[in-house]
Amino acid sequence: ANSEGIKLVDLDEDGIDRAFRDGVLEGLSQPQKAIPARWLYDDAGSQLFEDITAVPEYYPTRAEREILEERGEDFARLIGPGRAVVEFGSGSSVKTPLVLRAIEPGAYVPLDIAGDFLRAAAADLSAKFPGLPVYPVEADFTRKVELPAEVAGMNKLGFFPGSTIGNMVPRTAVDLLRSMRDTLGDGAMLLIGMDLIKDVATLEAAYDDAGGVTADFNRNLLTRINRELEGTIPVEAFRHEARWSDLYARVEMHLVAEEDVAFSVCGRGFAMKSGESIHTENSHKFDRRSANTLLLAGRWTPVERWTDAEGRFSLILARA
Ligand code: AVI
Repeated sequence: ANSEGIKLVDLDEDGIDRAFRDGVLEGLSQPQKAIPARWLYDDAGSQLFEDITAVPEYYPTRAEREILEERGEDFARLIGPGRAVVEFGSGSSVKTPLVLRAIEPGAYVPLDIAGDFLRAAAADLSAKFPGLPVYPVEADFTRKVELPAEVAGMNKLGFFPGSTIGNMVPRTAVDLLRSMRDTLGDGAMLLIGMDLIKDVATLEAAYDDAGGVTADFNRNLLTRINRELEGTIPVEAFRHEARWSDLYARVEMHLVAEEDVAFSVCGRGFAMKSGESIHTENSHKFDRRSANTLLLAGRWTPVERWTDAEGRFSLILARA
């Protein structure tokens, strides 16, 4: 349960995660089969994502780190000292120290739905910043989160790196930005990463690396369904595909059936024709205007924007 007493994982009598089961069964029943991207991140998937951040084609992590490393003086000037830094989905983030070092924060509050990651990240940070109070909170930050009383008197800086906002459709992204605004309160600022629209070849390669790590990450979802939801999906019959959608300005990940397949999940039967796909992730890309519009719709006013030297990725500072 999180700090508000809400159960984060709801298991049925067979130990099956109900939300996972319902999301998969509902998604596989749609004309365009689609499974929410959050289910890509079991332990194996989280590790594979870490591996993706190191493949040569996946530029966002390196580009964002470059900005964080080079813009410390700007952060110090525009953000100032004494804020409680609230990191959304802290995971095993290695980017946080770059911000903390730059701005002399009053406290660090990592928020994550996964308790073990959270505790590891908190312990890591405490070791690196001995004088800094760290208050980890296990919470679903898609809703307003009650922050620890110890930071009540401090202005907040929300930190949401990695262009994770791009994994949401705009409607959900706006809801999340508004929840963050509610969580962080008046006087808050937000430092958020947003990946940029660029040539299709670079974008598609970033999501379909030659070494096949992203393909493994995507197909791991099927392995997870087979393991956790009594699935019989023939994983080898599916090919990973990264597709740029110009209409939605996003890279989509799909799992494409290479032959006609039939399988069951939790006892429910499904059939797919050769060439039919399961849509597993969206990664929206932005330009300056679309990024600003999204932030404004989410009740944040853009203050400053930085990109890496090659202009691939943006980091935006906004105020409440
Ligand atoms: C976590 N998220 C920001 C990644 C992205 O770029 O959309 C997830 C990812 N999917 C495939 N590669 C990376």
